[in-house]
Amino acid sequence: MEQRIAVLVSAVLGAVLLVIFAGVARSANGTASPEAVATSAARWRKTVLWTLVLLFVPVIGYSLTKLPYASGAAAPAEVVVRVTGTQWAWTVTPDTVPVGKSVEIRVTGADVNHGFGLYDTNDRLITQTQAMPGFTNVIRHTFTAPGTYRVLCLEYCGLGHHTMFSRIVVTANTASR
Ligand SMILES: [Cu+2]
Repeated sequence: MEQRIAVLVSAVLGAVLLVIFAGVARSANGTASPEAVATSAARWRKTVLWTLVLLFVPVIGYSLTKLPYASGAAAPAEVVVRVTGTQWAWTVTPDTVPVGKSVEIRVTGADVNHGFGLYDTNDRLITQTQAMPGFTNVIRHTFTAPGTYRVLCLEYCGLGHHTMFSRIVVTANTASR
């Protein structure tokens, strides 16, 4: 939906720009006194300024409400998974989580920077963050389908980088819901 709006807005603004260019091109052969040009330009500048202010202040204000961050104090996650990237393996504890529960994945690095990438059962990247020594980056995710989710390293971290595979198994949870 947002992409469609962005395309539409870009197309409209592009068309407006084309009309302005055409107008400028048409009047390029005309002559006028420098005073008349200066007066006209000053009027235009004012119009453009206020149009931009009136257009963009509400748009920017609205877009701030759409930031993809959780608002306020979020409820604690039901499951916490600790992930450590090491040359060249992942430690994932626990590596099995139930479907439908909010999972907090705490990601850190033991030696150098790694890139924690989590892939769904169709090998599509669903979330990722940096695994950095001395820092813990937190991802919140709720798995909606059971299966084996692969963990890959997304940042070159040395000779064995390409061997850094792990997984999180999401189990169908029928017992406690
Ligand atoms: Cu790596």
